[in-house]
Amino acid sequence: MLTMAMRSGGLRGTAVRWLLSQRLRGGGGGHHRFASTLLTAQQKPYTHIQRGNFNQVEGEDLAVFERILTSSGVITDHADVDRYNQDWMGKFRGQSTVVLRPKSTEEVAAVLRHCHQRRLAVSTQGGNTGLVGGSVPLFDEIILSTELMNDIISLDDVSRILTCQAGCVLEQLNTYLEPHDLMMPLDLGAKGSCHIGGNVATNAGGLRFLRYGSLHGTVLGLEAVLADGTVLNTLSGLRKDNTGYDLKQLFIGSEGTLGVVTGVAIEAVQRPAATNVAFLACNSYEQLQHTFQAAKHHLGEILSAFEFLDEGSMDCTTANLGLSSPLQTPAPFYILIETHGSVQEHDFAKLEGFLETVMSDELVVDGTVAQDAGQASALWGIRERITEALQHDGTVYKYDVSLPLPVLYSLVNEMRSRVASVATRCVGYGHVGDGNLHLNITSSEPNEELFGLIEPFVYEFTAKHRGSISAEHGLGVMKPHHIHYSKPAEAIHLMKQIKALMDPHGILNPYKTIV
Ligand code: FAD
Ligand code: 2HG
Ligand code: ZN
Repeated sequence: MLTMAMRSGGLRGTAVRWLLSQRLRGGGGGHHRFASTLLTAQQKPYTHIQRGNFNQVEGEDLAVFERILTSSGVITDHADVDRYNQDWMGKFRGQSTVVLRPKSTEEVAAVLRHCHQRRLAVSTQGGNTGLVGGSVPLFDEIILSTELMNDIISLDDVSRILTCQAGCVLEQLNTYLEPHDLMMPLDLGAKGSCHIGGNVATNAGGLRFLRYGSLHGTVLGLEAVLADGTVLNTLSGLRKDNTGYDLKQLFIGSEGTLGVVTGVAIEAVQRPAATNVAFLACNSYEQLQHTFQAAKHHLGEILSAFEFLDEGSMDCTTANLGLSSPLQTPAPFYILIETHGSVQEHDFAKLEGFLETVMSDELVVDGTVAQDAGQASALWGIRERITEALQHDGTVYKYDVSLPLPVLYSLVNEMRSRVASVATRCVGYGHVGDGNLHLNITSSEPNEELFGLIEPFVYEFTAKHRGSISAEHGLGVMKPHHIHYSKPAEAIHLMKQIKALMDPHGILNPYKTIV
């Protein structure tokens, strides 16, 4: 029988925000030169990149920015700028000397008009939770932060379309929607810090993608400012609109290289009246796949998440964060299943049917079902906090791939044997429902030998199985040179043409995504 015992603790959302502020406080100051000593040791694989032919920010530029934004919108103090230069992982560090914080679309447009004319490079930043080095400059690009653009513009209760500025924090949007019995169609561990504009710019997937789908479907309209300051307002709240090319789709996943997203119209979803969360253990990856098939079959339309973690990921959260497993016996694989529905008895009956099947078929060897929202949140905490737990090992080599389910975990097994003598940990977890694996390899210090064992093997394996080298985190500064593993030359050529057309001086997020 399933145990109902719960022993774990955990935090959602707010935990990530806390970690972020802790890391940033420890950031340190330093002089702003373009010296390699300012790069973090983990940034070394990217030191071949040369600074582009952009102008440097001068006093006259600062005066223009202060006229547009007033002095509170322009940060130049070294210590204050520093936290915007450093990414969440502590892996990428830029050397910018100025942060601009516009409050309106008009201010963004005026800033970009000036940068375009003066050929000043710009790196847009939302919540700075990106995991591929896209959110921080590499050299002295101006940091354009959306943190003051956090107004909710409207909510249409009938069509459920929420329109807001790009700097709204995902968790705050959910709080706003709660009294309307609605919620955002996406959820991720970084919800306490990430901005909706950043979510759109990275085409973030997250924990309930399997149920509520991609931002390519839920974002109904966007407002973006192009590199030369042109405002493109397609903030339509229409579900159907076939008048020409759907330009907003270009910005979804463009990682700040085609324009600055300033406003988002997104379709909120019904907050479920009934939620169930179960945490299960399997003895093999084979069993895990059969359990997924059974979940699709038995739970059908109420399945809202099917997440997995391996034993190494669980060990990491217990060792590094002091969490404890809700199950008595360790197992090689754990699954978190969630249902969202409208009638509790109906949903629970379905869940029971599913659990009976997977236990009598011996696919699942142990499990627990949350009895209340606190327990559900604690179970989610284990899954959501793996990223945070891994950071405590020191150096994390992070890969985010899509693979056909039958071979998804083979990548972890093969990688583990390759790096066994050098790495601290090699773990796999992720979104089974979307065929999305998060492969993480850690060591106490950056290690070139380890890096050489990981790359290009990880990309070659993924290409061999016709997977994607970036399922949901984007390319950032980490992977633009590897895009050919997942896209044909013709597609890359067309992307470069689009970039050249929309940003002729290449000022928006240079060195990233499409280079
Ligand atoms: P930033 O990190 O600030 O920026 C990311 C990129 O978007 C950069 O290239 C930046 O230039 C660009 N950008 C930001 N704002 C704008 C804008 N307004 N206009 C144009 N470009 C912009 N990601 C997932 O997909 N799924 C997950 O489950 C997930 N879980 C995470 C869990 C943790 C603990 C952490 C730390 C990260 C996680 N991420 C996940 C990665 C990250 O949170 C997402 O990529 C998120 O969407 C980034 O939003 P942000 O506001 O922090 O953007
Ligand atoms: C998640 O699903 C995030 O938890 C982060 O996408 C994955 O840290 C990672 O590798
Ligand atoms: Zn993920």
